[in-house]
Amino acid sequence: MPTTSLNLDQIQGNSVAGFNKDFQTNLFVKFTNAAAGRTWIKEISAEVAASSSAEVLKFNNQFSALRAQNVSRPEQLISAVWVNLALSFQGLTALNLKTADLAAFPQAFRDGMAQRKAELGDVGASDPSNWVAPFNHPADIHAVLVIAADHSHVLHQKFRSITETPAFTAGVEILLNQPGRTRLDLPGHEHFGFKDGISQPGIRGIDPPDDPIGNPNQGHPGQDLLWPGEFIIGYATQIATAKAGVDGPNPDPGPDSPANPAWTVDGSYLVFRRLRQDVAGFESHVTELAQTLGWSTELTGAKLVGRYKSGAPIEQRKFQPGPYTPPSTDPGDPDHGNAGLGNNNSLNNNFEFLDDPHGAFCPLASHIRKAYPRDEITPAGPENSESSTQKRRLLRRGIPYGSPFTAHEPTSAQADRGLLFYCYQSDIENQFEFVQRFWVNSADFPPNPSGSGAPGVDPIIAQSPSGPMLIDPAKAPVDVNHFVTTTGGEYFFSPSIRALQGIGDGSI
Ligand code: N7H
Repeated sequence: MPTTSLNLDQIQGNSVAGFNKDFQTNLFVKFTNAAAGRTWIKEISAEVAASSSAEVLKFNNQFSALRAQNVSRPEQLISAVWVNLALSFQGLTALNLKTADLAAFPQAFRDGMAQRKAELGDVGASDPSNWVAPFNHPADIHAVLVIAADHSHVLHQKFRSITETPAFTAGVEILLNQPGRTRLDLPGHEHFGFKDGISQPGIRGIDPPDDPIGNPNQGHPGQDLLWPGEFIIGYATQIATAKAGVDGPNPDPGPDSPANPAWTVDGSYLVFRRLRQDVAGFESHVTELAQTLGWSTELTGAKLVGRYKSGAPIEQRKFQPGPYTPPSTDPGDPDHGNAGLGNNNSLNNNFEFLDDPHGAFCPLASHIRKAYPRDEITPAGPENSESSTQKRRLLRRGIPYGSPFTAHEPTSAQADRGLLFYCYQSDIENQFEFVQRFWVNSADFPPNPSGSGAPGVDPIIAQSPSGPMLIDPAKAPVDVNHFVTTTGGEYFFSPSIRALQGIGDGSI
């Protein structure tokens, strides 16, 4: 019997319930040897248990309740520090797990990210041979330990208490301590200046239906509720084909996400990518493109991303003149960079793409249309598109790294800054890899119904130096330069708390 009742006290935090903290330490580590590594995992599993999805969800609900009461900085009233641990295939191997268990893991995870460079398009500057240490030696990366807190001094205290124990010292070598930090100057925005973390898949059993017309299959308007097995192992998944008579994704539960090996139930696969952003390059290129196109820089940036910097979706017509025709004048960002619409859960995802088939509002290749094409027709065929697209969703949990760009910074010696991209899913090959390979990096996706030219690759995260983009169906394609470089990454598995304890005590 399919269930939406998740074992939240067994599922590590940050998957179905995001940590959402301002300060994050990301420790990429190597185990000294199997026995000492397991001893440390036994010790850290108590911290991880105290950061379960049940605890994080409870905290997040209290935090949201304070926000709803207009408390502008709830973290001054309540705060928390969370810890989670995810293991790479190299790490599980170094811990001497049973050979049969190791062999049962899916191929993409066993390969690791660097070995999947052909599938992911990590070429040129993004080639794994150019990645920063330790990612250029993936065999060394055994685990990532994430510590997240509302206040930096609390984060440092927790970091010290975890790393100064005899079990840590004996069992673990820190390869990289990569800090993550939300933008103090522009909270909620990433380094190019766009508000992030707006659209996430709704999860049955976590997100309550919140649809004004009472549709039980919708969270906030425009947010389809998905079966939890898309993200957590051992639960019902989405069905890739349509249900007769239902407009939208198939609401019925599909088979449970497979547990290979069996103890992976309640776990999730975690993809990490260290993405460097050249902010000066991006901003000056947007200015150049705007001049060529005769648009404002606000509209030009929004056409690349699919949202204005404020988070207002360019496809959301409610603030644009004319119901289904492109505006005759450039409306610019309705919120002038600061979230208004972007924060409004009733509006910020309440749109589809098919009523803009040629990309007159939102270009076919814009980042959000590529990464989640909503009701777009895919090669699965018109009838099944929306159902099959829901098999490609990602729970994104990224955080920026590096200091915000300032205009005084010399372009020639730009600081290293970007996004520590994390996403959870139950199937790396069919979710993250599929999105990156067949949508982001494919110039022909989504198919252009007019047949007059390819939409182009994703203008934000395609790893090539540049590419032509159909930015407006009424104009010739423009050459768009790309300013995000992959500088590291790895595939991890985030085991259930029970499984982590089992690895610690040697029963797994
Ligand atoms: Fe993206 N950006 O600032 O331009 N992303 N992203 N992303 N991204 C999104 O809707 C960005 C990256 C997705 O449901 C927004 O929450 C940047 C990777 C998906 O409508 C913005 C980088 C992958 C969505 C950005 C980056 C994705 C999404 C709008 C790298 C996966 C949700 C805010 C430096 C392969 C789409 C929001 C939806 C949204 C940006 C990376 C995927 C502003 C700068 C690697 C699925």
